[in-house]
Amino acid sequence: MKLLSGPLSLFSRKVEIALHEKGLTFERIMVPFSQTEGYEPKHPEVLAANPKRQVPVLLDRDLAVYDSTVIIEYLEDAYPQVRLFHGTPAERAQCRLYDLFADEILLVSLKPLMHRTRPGQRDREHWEALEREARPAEAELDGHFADLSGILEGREFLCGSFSAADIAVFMSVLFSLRLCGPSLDNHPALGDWYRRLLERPAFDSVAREIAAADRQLSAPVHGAYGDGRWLP
Ligand SMILES: N[C@@H](CCC(=O)N[C@@H](CS)C(=O)NCC(=O)O)C(=O)O
Repeated sequence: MKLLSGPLSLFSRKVEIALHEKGLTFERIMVPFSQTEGYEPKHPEVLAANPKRQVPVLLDRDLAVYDSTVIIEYLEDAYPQVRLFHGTPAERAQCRLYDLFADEILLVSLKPLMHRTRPGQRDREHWEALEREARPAEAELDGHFADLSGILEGREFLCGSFSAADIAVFMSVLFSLRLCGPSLDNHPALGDWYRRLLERPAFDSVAREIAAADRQLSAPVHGAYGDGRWLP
């Protein structure tokens, strides 16, 4: 199995964690990425396999699968030995809804924070205009974190036992911390859950690799990861 991934790709890292948690062996190919050019020029295998021209792409024998959620669902069907979705159809649907919440709701509020890692933004007025858009997005994230923390009160994981929902929501919370989004200090159950996941080897290594990739590729973000308190 081969995974086309990106060093700072939230969605690719989500799939990496799922593969590791399932105990599957895979070859990882990191496509080139820079903060100025993004993923251009696109990797030829990405262009050949994904009409959306995006990572992640999973190549398994003759099959090419793209989109992190579709890839994880494929892995669940093809390699069911370690499960990432549990319980009744209703419980599994709830687990999928957390994945969708992370990828489609939390991501909308994360996007206005993403300019913070772009190097070379010397124009102060432009920076302040971007920050005016970031502030309401931070407030939205804080509201979502409060809701998640309420759900996690007295629970070890989002869907009872460890699941794909934890992977997706963790990645969005990690990206918020990396971009100096709202503090987790005000959301203790969410913070405890985040630290519990960081103790799992797959989460630990993805968090370390993203921090290392940022040191190499990104502008430093003042206060990121609560000044390092939320790093492994
Ligand atoms: N919904 C897709 C999103 C994938 C995505 O946005 N990939 C980004 C990297 S995180 C990408 O390849 N961007 C390059 C582009 O869109 O041109 C998924 O879950 O995999």
